[in-house]
Amino acid sequence: MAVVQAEPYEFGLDPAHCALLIIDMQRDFVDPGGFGEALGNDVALLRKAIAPTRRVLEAARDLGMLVIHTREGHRPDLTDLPPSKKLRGRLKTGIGDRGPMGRILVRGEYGHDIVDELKPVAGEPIVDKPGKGAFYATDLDAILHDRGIRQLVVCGVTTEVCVNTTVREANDRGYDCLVLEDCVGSYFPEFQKAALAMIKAQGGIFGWVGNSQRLLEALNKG
Ligand code: TIU
Repeated sequence: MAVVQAEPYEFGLDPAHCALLIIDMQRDFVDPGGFGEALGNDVALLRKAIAPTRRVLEAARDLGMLVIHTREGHRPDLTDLPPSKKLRGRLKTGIGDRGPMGRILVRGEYGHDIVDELKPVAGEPIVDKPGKGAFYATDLDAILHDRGIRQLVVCGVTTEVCVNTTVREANDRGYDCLVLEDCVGSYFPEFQKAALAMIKAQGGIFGWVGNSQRLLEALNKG
């Protein structure tokens, strides 16, 4: 058991029963020229999470921990895209439309895939999800259950959207989540702060908040 300094109190991490979950580090959200930037967002705020997440990913691989990657996106025929999601935002170029990196958030397109720095390797499941939460309409819970996973170290984007939704879903299913504050990112600094505060409030109502350095130290990889 590795003891990770975190808030609201230390997180006892058992690598045999803990998975690293990297949420939606996709070009469409993170890369310059992608969907996120086309919507007027500063992707630098998200890109800050890449380097520390890579260090955590390398440590998890070294330790033989289960690593799971998620991607938000839809079937090419868009049959799993709710009309409400398609219409939301009244965007000129939205989900399913042709964007600078291929059709936006469509599986198989360049922009939908994970950034090169965090590219999955063989044996690391990729969970394609149509929603914000990684448990909704996916086999993530089955994968975790079958591997005996009870804890999640969570990285990815965006903190208040897909990360928070997934942590809440995981919490209700009985998983303990440690969210690494330097490995998650938001286009909105105020949401980054609030989203992390919500997780660890009230004695860790949704989970724990730590950082990559403390995790790596606890795993003797610091
Ligand atoms: N992955 C994820 O967070 N999807 C989003 O749509 N995030 C936004 O912040 N828009």
